Amino acid sequence: MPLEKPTNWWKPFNKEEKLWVTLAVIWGIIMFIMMPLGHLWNQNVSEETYRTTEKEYKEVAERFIDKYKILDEAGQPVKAGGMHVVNAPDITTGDDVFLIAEAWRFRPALVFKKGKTYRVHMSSLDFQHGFSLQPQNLNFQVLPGYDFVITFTPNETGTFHIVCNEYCSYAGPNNGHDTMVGQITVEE
Ligand SMILES: [Cu+2]
Repeated sequence: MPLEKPTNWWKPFNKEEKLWVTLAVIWGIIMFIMMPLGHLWNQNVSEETYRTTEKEYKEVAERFIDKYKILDEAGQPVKAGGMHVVNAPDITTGDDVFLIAEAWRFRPALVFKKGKTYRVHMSSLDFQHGFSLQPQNLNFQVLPGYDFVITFTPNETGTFHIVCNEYCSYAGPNNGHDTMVGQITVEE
């Protein structure tokens, strides 16, 4: 059987292909317009980004945890999932909140008050991690060397979980990516 001469898919450019390409282009334009509009409708969290180092971020965040960690009556630090539980300071205190992502945990466990506004920093001390707040499905990339700051005001109470949605590191059987879960509590 003689081989067929190779042809290009756009030659001839038939009706179905034209329709498909047109729809894809229109959808692309809609998505592009939605990006800035999302900010107007509060669908996007505005974030600031700064350069940092793993060492510098760790120091600042550890100092924050030490200052705001919750102690029980015996003076022992309260823990959740092995992490310190911290009363997050809202912006009126002049202090910011710091969250550490590292292999393979988010710390500390943060306690917010509904209706108050917070500046939350996040950075990684090792690999690229993903911050995914569930079930709200609020997602951010967390990279070492970058300090991401989001300003947010929780509007519902409850216990929420942060899961890492970025497959982090390739440490073989020791990889704890699938159990990398953090905790956020919002109180009345
Ligand atoms: Cu991770």
